[in-house]
Amino acid sequence: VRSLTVNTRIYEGQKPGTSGLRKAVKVFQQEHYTENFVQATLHALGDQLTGCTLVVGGDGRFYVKEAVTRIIRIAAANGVRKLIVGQNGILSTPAVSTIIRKYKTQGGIVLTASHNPGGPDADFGIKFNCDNGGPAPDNVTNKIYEITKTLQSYKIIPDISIDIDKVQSVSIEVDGRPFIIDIIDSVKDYVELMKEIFDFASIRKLLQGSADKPAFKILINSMNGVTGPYVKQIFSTELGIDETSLVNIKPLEDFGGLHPDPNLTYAKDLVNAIKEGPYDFGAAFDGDGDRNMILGKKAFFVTPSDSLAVLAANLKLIPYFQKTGVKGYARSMPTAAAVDRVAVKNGVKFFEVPTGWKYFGNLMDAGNLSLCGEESFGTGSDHIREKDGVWACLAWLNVIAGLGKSVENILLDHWKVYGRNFFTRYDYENCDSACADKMMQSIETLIEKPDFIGRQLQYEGKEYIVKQVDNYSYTDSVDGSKATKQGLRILFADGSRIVFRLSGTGSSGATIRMYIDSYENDPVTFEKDAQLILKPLINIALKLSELCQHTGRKAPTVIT
Ligand code: VG1
Ligand code: CO
Repeated sequence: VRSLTVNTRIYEGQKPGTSGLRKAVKVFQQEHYTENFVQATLHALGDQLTGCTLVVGGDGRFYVKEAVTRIIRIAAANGVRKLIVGQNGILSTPAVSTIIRKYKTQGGIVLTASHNPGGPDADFGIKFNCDNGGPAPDNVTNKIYEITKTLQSYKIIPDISIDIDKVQSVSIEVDGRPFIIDIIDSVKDYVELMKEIFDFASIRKLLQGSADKPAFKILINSMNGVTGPYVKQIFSTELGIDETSLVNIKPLEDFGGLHPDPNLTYAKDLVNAIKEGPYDFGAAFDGDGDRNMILGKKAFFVTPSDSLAVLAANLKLIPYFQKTGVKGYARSMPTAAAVDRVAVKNGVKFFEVPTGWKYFGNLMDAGNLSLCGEESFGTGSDHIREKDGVWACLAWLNVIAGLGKSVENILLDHWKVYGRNFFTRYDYENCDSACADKMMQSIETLIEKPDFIGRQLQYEGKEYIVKQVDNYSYTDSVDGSKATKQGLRILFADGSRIVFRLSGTGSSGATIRMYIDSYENDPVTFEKDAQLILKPLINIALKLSELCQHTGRKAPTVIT
């Protein structure tokens, strides 16, 4: 077969955000829209494109299969030698990263809008990952965006049609060269990697119970996202868990109407089931499988920032880290600083990076980083270059098996040693963009006044002294690249922080995120409700930002 060149029209706004290009499905369905972005992505590969191998898969949402078909046709026409495609178009984000690394491909295309709802009237997304298995860094996504602004045509072979529901290898001659499509088992490579990393025997013993210990009861909820088949293989087949404890494990195109974001608001079902049921542990994952939420008995909530710190403190219980050693820890800037304390105490290197997993990759590639996380329910390690929900769940179970304690006691003991960073995030979704920009502008103007430093901000008798403020910028210690304007920070003398930033993953309007982090080392506070402890700082933040006046919002859409 031969390739065709199709003249196209330019679409504005194909600028990848924190994690790829995310828009309404209807936007991607416009004539040439998806093709343009795929062509630009391939084009950005430059010299690497001809003869390369790429991985393709997505989270099972509506339009994934359609997009896979188009990518196959466009890749064939652009000189790609081989595509490795997940069966049914299914690959979790961590699985794509695993496969890119294992088969040393030049990259991969991930079809997902992560935790955004799916279906014909919801969202879709396309993300490019590089040959290290991680999300494309800013210089690559900027290049893709630049290309979309001038793209005149794309190349395609419209009459290639392949059954992607069947595991098979197909070879087609394109312009006199072989073009190979490998449709692979979506879970095999990932499950093999998990078995190398964790002590499955001890996790199995924990979950099955033994003569002297009752079984540790777990409930897993895949929220109808991509993790279902992975969860089934790992927890049912490998670890012997009854399938009644594995909920929503069939990937659905619209996630069954769920908003597949594992937090206390959108994963309410899991929270309630654990509150009322006999379970010792619960976990949920997002649409594309890179986020996780961990709960203990009676739905004891582990904040992602604490989850990171606890795993950091106990990494040596996991076989993978016994082998590789612990090279360093990192967190994204808005993430509460709990892991920083573990780093100091254990003499381990520590890094703070902007929001988005792409910033961890270079540090890992340079051998500086073993474990990292974000407050947005993202946890992961250098086993791949994406955050990894199922990995985080297994890491917790491996640690619990090693410590022989409940989730709650692990946290209480952790706080006794390190103190507790209370954390909350307020999201104001779908605000008017102009109002949100104006608010950010005025906060910046306010905090940049020279006399703002040293100011004493008070609420109901509690006082915080401003120590430092900035619009966060980051210089990569490996390649020197710089990211600026990554969020407004107000840092206080006692280590507490207020952060404001605008989301880079929304598909319409603006989402304002307000992050509050406050450190306490008095043990009487440890078991108190975060919203209570943080009330003064929350109110200080709302007042100085005039958020309600700017947005007309009285309350956030989501609190975590
Ligand atoms: C959000 C989170 C960020 C995360 C990103 C992608 O970005 O805050 O921590 O890395 O989503 O996660 P933003 O720009 O909306 O705040 V995923 O699971 O959507 O790929
Ligand atoms: Co995700």
